[in-house]
Amino acid sequence: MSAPDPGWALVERGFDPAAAGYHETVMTVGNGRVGTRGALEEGHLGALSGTYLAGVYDAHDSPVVDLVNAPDWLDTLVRVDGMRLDVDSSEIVEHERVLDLRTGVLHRSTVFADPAGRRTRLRTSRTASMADRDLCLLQIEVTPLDHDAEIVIETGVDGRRRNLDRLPHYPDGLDLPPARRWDKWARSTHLAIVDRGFSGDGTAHLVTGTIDSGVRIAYSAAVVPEPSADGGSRLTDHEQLTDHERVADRLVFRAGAGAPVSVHKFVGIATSRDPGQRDAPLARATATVVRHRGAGVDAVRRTSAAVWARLWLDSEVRVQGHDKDALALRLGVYHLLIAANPDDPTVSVGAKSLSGEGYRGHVFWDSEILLLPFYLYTQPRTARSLLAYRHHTLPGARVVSAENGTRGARFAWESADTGREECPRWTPDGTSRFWTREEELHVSADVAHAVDQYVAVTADEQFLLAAGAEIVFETSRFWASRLEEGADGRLGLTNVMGPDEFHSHVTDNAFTNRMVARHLEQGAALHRRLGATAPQRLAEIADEIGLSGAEVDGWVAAAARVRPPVQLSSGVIEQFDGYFGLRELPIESWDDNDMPRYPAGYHHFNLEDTTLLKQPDVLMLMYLLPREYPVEVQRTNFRFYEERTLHKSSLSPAIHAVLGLRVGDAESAVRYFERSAYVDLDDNQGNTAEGMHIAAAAGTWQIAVHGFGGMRALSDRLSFDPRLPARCERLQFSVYWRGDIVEVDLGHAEWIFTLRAAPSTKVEIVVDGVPVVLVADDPCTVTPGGVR
Ligand code: IFM
Repeated sequence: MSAPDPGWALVERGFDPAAAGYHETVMTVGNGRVGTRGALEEGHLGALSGTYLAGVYDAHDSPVVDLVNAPDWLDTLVRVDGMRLDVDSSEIVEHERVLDLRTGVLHRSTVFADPAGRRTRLRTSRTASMADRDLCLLQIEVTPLDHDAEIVIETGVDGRRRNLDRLPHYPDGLDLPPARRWDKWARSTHLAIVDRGFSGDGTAHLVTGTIDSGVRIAYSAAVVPEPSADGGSRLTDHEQLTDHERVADRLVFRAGAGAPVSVHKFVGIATSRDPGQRDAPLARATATVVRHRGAGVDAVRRTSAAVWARLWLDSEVRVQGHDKDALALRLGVYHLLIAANPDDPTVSVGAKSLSGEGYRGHVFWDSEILLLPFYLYTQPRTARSLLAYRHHTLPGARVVSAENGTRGARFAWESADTGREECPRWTPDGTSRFWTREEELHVSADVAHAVDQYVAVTADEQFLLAAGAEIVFETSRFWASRLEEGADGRLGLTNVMGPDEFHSHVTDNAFTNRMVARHLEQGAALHRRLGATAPQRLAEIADEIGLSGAEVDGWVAAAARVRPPVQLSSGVIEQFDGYFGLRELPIESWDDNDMPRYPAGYHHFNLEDTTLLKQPDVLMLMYLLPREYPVEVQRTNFRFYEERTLHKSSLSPAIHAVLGLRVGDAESAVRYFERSAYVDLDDNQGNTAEGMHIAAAAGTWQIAVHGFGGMRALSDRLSFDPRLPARCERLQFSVYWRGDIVEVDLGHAEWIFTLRAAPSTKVEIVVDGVPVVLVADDPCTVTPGGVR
């Protein structure tokens, strides 16, 4: 294995079963279409291996719909003179894995010793191609280091997959050994075998179908043996095995001491839900394999690496002077890049991306509020596709609204393939009720806010006409029918939950009320604008959804009547009606990762009558709508709510970091940066094994760009107010702005901005409050004292 470039390598040294789940998550390989956890190819006791295909959900045999754990394309068994090599039954002499973040390839090297002390090395490398999202590649190399041996490599596609389902009730304090960690979970079955076998050219195939949702999933695999060129090893047998739920190639080699035997495995994956495809999944999967097998392994690796290089060019945040921060940012961006697919407008990114089964692959407001800004500024096509998913699921959102007695479209709190509500009502152990499904309505306003942001930054009017306007109108219509008139003649919302999920059944949540009023204003303004710029398209949309000018006038009137929050003379805004009367409970203890602990006797579900928050709520409002709140008001609210926030959501620290920087609290911003950036690198919440905290990865990017870079989109320009932390020497990133790129290079003494655009293009930005005109390819150096 070539020496890892430390800045780009995530390394596992030695095999620790207790850390295996963590490594499986952080070492996920993927391409936005497929995500495969970094489980060992041969498996081990306590592994949670998984391959997830974006958009493939199923509800069979489980209480709510799951992102399906799809057939396993790694599935490998190695025998040396009849003895199986794996970490449970062999001695591990050395073990190292390196995930190359630059190219998305996971490399492994393990040396095993058998009971007679003979040593054999197993090397693998795997990737999901970024150049062809239907292709995965596994290379296996086995070398008997100090002995001659018969080597058997059996590798195939395994359809015996189950999703984790219900967590049994473990007695308090029970500490299960890692090998037992998942085995007490109930499992749910989502796949039925449709077809399996081998075709004339030796290609294996396994076709499964999801039981309820009826998605066909076809895998095709070509296993190509590569005996050593010098004759040190030779292939003696090649069999093809068909079990009920599995197909595999079994290759037998005779190898001399030090002679490697290798196998290359090309895997094509296609499903019946892939948009825009007419051919049957199996025909497509097989064509993928045939095409790439012909081109060869090097071509697969090269073309994928070339796409990765382009992605990093647009997305990298470079930090000089702090290696751990640099790696944390790269790891986060890597996972964001493998989480989303710009070419599929029918999928979004679940709360754990495609890296684990936490939250069952469901899509939350995280996608629009935390993730979207990253894609918007670095991969605008992907941002469009995330929003297109909301358009694709509008029919489901209409059903959610109708089921709750309202009009228009209400986005589900937890959304999957159809847009219907998929949020469970109870905790997995059945002891506590979630109210998020019924009450966390703000997601609809969050989506509309994201549409607004997308159009402002990209100027993509075509998206607005094709999808955005319909989203905004249908959700405005929902709010107009959901608002309730009070005795004071104002409109408000009862029985809602803001972002702070410790408080349910609240009235007039400040965040929700303001986001709703703004959403209604946005709907009306958009209607006016399209009336002037695209009257024909507006007429078509209005016709399709039965929207009249009078209804839109009603939105303007309703927005003006939404009840404003109570605000103290100090400037503190009340989170919801009655919040100021709740019991104060101080936060007095922090864990080893600097995260607040629940006060003794308290947990997620019994804090309703206290002022403690799970995550920012009023502060989230100020984060999203900074121009509506003077900095002094933001500072006062920051101080008030920060000391009451337990950060029991990984979304929370990033928002506090950026707001902290905005209000002049740079010291706590660095602490919040660490909590957000290291959440998966250090597993600081202890649950990385269940999947990446992908919203925190995106939040960390926001800290770098919106916080340390101080970047904000004004109505017509980008503005920068850099606040580089002392521990970094330089911070570099680039952002798309209306089709052009602005490169930002921040040091402590100078800030350099470079416009990448057609020759002689000029773009005005604002730096430290001063307008600066950038000319294409002409770096502009700014100091806090002015422009040089
Ligand atoms: O969307 C979040 C929510 O705000 C807090 N709990 C976890 C969800 C998924 O990340």
